[in-house]
Amino acid sequence: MQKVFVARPIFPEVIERLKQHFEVDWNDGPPLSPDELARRLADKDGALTAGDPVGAATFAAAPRLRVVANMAVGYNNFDIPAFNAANVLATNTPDVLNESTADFGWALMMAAARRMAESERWLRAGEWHGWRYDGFLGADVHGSTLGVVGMGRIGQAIARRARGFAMRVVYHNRSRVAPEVEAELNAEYLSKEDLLRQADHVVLVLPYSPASHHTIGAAELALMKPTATLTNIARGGIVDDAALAEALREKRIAAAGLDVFEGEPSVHHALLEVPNVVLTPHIASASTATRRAMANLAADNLMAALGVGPRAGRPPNPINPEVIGKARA
Ligand code: 8YV
Repeated sequence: MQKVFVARPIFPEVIERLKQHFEVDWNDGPPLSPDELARRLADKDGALTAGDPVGAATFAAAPRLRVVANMAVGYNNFDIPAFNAANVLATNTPDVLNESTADFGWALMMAAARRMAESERWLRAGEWHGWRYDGFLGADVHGSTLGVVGMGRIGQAIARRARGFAMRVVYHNRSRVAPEVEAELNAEYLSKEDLLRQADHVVLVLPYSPASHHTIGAAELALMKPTATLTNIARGGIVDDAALAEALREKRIAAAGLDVFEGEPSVHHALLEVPNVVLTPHIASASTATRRAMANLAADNLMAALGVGPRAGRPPNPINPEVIGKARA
């Protein structure tokens, strides 16, 4: 029987599904170090990960490993050239999380704009002694300009929601989206700089790569309006968190909403010290239904890549399909 390893705690029914086809070993505790993960993969044919770094050192320690299924749409934790060199298939879980993640992007943006976390902390601290006309004044979302950086599937789901708030939508992307998509979303393409100058609420939804490292740093923050908000539901490293904390402290922008951080689960100490930022622990896709769908889709990919189940041999979401059918190198 083939052996698989599940690197993170996961829905028990997904473990049960895998057990119908494989000998299953899993980690029910905190995330494993790369060395520990490699050790657990030494005799495995496949793995299900969620953000765990995987690359050449993993493959050197795991000669039978043929597939790693990431329970995430983003796969910057995977060294894809190393996967290709070893003929190991990488898969991800796109689409099933689009709407939940877009909902959460809006929740963070609105919480930042209307100062929800900051005012709640103040209320809980017993500071509320009566209504004031100027208590926690924030920025309107309706009727304002939404700037979406990264107009992929999640970016489009965010833009689609803007219609109900009568917003102008501007976007920036590596390449313009099709004219019919622009028309459907009523979205106008701008350079990154123009978007930052014009948007009242900037939402980041682009994939992380060395090219997108610090897409937003001190120079970009300086272009934004002092009343604007910045929301990052993409990846840590896309924003220079130290520069953002300073901009927030000096009120060079009004507020931020962050679900992802450079070096998470650590959070830059300066971000923890400024009041005008809403901080959440990488939960944008975390509705029960969506996380269940992601886990099952990762399991579908793992099973199909290892030749079992209804899609045997045809994994639904291959990242490097060119290795399918090649012997492990
Ligand atoms: C994941 C995410 O839950 O899908 C992604 O890219 O960021 C989240 O939905 C997280 O990455 C854990 O794998």
